[in-house]
Amino acid sequence: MLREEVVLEGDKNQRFSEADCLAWRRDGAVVIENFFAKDELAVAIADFERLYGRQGETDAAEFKREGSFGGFHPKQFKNIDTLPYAGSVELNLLSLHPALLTLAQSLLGTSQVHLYQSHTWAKFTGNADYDQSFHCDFGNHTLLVPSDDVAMRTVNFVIYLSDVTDDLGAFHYVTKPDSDALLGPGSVFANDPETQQQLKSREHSGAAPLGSLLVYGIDVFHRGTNLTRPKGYRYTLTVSYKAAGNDMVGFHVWQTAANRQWDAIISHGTPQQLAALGVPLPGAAYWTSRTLSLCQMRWPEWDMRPYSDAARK
Ligand SMILES: O=C(O)CCC(=O)C(=O)O
Ligand SMILES: [Fe+2]
Repeated sequence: MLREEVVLEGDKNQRFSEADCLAWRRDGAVVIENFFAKDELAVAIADFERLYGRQGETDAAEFKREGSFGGFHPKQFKNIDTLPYAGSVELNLLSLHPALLTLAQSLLGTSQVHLYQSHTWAKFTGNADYDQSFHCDFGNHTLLVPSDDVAMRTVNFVIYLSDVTDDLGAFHYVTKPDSDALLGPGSVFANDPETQQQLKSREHSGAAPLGSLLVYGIDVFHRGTNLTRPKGYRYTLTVSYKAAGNDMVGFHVWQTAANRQWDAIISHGTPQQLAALGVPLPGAAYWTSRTLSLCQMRWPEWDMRPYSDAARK
């Protein structure tokens, strides 16, 4: 794949600083507080309330045995839905927000990025012990290990749709310089208790207010932590990008959900947003009079004028 100069869409979509990019490149993770304004998320939060509510309303956290490490349990992975969502256009398009596209383009160094993961996650005190062991996410995002080339890795976002504090299950991570110093450069495995203990001694918290954005990569050690606040809840959206055409990385296959609410995205997304799902941009060779008219039959509400106008030129 050719590297190219990244032309950003303009300042209005740039909600990050050079320092944020430097921190991500250096540490592998960065928290950008208040990336989204509260108002911008109100409709999506209402969808979460409707879809997941406040399950359990329990006072008592579920705890692991004293002295043992966290792990992965099926109960942690309840209340997760995959794009497209049974909710508003706002919730459906949040993963493709222009400010996220701009940030992913900038960090991956390409204007052609692909959304390869988008899922909700609602966690509730007492529904599970959410404490996990340290891991890197490459394990279920590629069959290989993370590339040496940052452009061929990933940008993984966690969008906070509720305040995330240490007693509300904050994501904990270890910076790349720290894990490199502890385990050797580029290490991505942490299979034994000793390594887990070493990583724990250097962990940072991703706690931040509603609207914040955690940005990390598939090569960064991190873990989910438990919710311990009585009646606590945590609403987040996990959204991941890769460079378009990077077949080493994947998670969801969008096409398998043909009978779900794609219309909310196809009929409301901009050409740039849809391009991140694999829809060719206006002017691409795919767009012929045949594909234009058949796509319009498939998605009657889609305003295809940018595509038909470009095809006429
Ligand atoms: O939800 C979180 O804070 C992190 C969860 C996680 O890292 C995972 O399940 O892979
Ligand atoms: Fe993870």
